[in-house]
Amino acid sequence: MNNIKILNSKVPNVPWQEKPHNITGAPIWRYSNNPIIGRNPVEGVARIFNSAVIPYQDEFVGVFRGEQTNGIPYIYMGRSKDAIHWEFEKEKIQFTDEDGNEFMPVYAYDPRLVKVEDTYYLIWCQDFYGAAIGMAKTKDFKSFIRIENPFLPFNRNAVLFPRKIRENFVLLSRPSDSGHTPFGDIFLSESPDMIYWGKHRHVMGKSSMWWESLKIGGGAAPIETSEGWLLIYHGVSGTCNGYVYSIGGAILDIDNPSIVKYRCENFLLTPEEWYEERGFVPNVTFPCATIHDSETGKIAIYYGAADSYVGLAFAYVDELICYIKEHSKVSVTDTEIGVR
Ligand code: BMA
Repeated sequence: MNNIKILNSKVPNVPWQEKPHNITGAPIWRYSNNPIIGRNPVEGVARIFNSAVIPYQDEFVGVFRGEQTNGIPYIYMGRSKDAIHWEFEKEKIQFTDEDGNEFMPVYAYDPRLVKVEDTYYLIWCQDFYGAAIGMAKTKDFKSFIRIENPFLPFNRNAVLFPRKIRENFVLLSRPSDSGHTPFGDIFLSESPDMIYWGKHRHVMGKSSMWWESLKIGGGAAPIETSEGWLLIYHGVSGTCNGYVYSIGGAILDIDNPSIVKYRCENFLLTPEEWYEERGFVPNVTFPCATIHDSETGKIAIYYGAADSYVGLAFAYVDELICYIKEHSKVSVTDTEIGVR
């Protein structure tokens, strides 16, 4: 064991399965009973994928992308005792504004769920005259208060840091166009109040590595570690037969996370299993959350598979960060234009 540690996150009941002996490549291994959420999980919902979970009280809660049988995605609440077996609410989450007026997006997908101080924030993609970031907050997972959209369209893949940095909330996002965008880099923005956003910075771009040469996007909320913020994100390759979504890893500076300290030139996980290669959209592994424990260094990664299922994979923080550092290649697209 070396001294690389997760900071500020004690979760003794993190879901876990020990590492098999035959791991090659990155030190990440899949749960042997994947997928953990199969098809038709709730009446009226054909598929759940690209979803986020978090410890809550002694159990776990999650916000799930449920693709309804009419094809339109919404966010559904789920609860679990072990973070592997989930029970879902039949009705999609109903949002209200601060005055109690109901708010229901036209569609809502790829939710993230992050606790900052005593509040849980939901962040997703919704229609705002095109794809844009939607946000809400809750303290009890019963009432969900909508927050103003942080950005103009078009934008996706917004991920909040789990604590304020220099007194501001910090959000990663991926500005783009509205469709199945063939481009996009990760940017960072700050806010004192979760309403007004600024101090925008470029974090990292697509790379010359073919697995992420088309576009990238924030994945799970960054994990605070002794080496910096561990960012587990997605990278996309454009092939003659469509996009392939893999999982990548980078480490951002702890005080100024627009600085990329290390970025792994290899993917950490790429579609290989039947539930990743075969489904509504083949060849997609799309991370949206982790559950991690500072005592043991265990990280459980939740990812959408083939736009059809939820998969679970595991890593130890020290092995993962050593691998990222050993295979790091930070390029000029990972710096701010004009700033050294
Ligand atoms: C992206 C998003 C994700 C989806 C991926 C693959 O543009 O829409 O929700 O998983 O495409 O279809």
